[in-house]
Amino acid sequence: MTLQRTLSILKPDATRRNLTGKINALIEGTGLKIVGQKRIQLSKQQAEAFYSVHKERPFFNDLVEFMISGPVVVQVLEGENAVQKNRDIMGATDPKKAQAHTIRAQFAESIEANSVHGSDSAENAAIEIRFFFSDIEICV
Ligand code: RTP
Ligand code: MG
Repeated sequence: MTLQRTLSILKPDATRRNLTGKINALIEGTGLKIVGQKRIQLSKQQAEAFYSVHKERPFFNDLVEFMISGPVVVQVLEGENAVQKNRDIMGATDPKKAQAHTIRAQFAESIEANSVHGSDSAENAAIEIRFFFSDIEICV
């Protein structure tokens, strides 16, 4: 068994529509445990830094503006194969392509306002968790 952690973000479209509880229920339904969680307003500088891997992509500026358009909930999820398990419950980036049981199929508004972020590898998870959380904010 590989116990892993991953970073999850409930995006501004989700906080705006009061969906954090419904989304957390789906995450917890996978068996993953929310071991760190806080609701924050990202600054433009933070959003640009967090998404710097996408800075050459055509959607970068829109993505940054969207991510600072309201509060987000950042979370550390822990469990067996946490990275993949969270990606599975999130569903495809484009909600029109996401499987029916997934968070994005049920809640996303568009390919951009797609309700959740999840780290895409264990290496990136470690970097992204460190970006938002100190050790004392994570409690198993
Ligand atoms: P995420 O990073 O948020 O978990 O999503 P992802 O891996 O499924 O998608 P990624 O390719 O990493 O893109 C990051 C986020 O950028 C927005 N996006 N907009 N307008 C567009 O064509 C477009 N493509 C991506 C989405 O918010 C996506 O989650
Ligand atoms: Mg991604």
